[in-house]
Amino acid sequence: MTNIVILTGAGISAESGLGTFRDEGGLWAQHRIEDVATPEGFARNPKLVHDFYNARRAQAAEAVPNSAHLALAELEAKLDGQMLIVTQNVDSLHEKAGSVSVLHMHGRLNGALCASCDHRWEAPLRMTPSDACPACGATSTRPDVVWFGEIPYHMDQIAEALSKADVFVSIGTSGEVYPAANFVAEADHFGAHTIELNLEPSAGASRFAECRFGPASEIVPTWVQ
Ligand code: BJW
Repeated sequence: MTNIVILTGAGISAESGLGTFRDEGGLWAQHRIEDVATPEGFARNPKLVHDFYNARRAQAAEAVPNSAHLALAELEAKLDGQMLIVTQNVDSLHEKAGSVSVLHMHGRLNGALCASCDHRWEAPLRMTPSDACPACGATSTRPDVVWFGEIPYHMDQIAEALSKADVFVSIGTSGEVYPAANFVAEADHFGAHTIELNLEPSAGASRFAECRFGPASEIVPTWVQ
């Protein structure tokens, strides 16, 4: 049986209308990372950060999966438990497409987290700095996403999956953010065949055994066939 680990990034959701981060006109061209994607930024101005994520949550709620998400869900259904998607994306488009085995290493837009007691719950569409934690009552509610300087989720499970992977595929990610940018090296170390599917060569393209370039909605369904 072949074990496949698939890493996805913002590029897979671009054709569903959700902006990427580092492409021209992307989210980081419109917002300062220090302000909206660090714990320090949240401590300085929680309203600004909630406004940023409320807008993205509303946009993601309207978004529908594209043919790349759908092709991966079909592949998972055929492979009977031999495939894992590790996504850096905070949208739910893999799940909307029907994928079941999905780890959100950078959290989810639909998650709320209490910074005081670590309680987690489903986020309302609009969060505010005065939202109280349903468990402890503290008003330090934040989006359950992973900011710079924080440890991504599910790292043990991901390391285990990479060590057993026969094939590692990276889709729609710039390869600029760690630890995800290192997964290709980890998978390669354990003997996996490594493939990049991206609009253009990522920062780590030379580390892959095979690369195919083009829009995810075209190259992912073609690769899956
Ligand atoms: C298409 C397409 C189409 C477009 N079809 N493709 C110095 C050196 C090394 C590391 C560090 C360093 N200083 C600090 C660090 C660590 C830091 C880091 O990596 N910094 C770098 C910027 C240098 N990392 C961290 O802090 C992480 N934590 C950490 O390392 O903890 C230590 C630790 C780890 C493990 C174990 C123990 C300890 C945390 C990183 C958190 C990142 N958070 C964000 C925000 C999440 C919430 C939110 O969504 O707002 O995650 S930042 C942002 O970047 C988001 C994304 O998931 C992530 C990656 O972006 P992605 O998905 O690659 O998007 P883009 O825009 O960059 O690329 C899109 C790609 O798609 C492009 O290639 C396009 O060509 C392509 N594309 N259209 C196909 N149609």
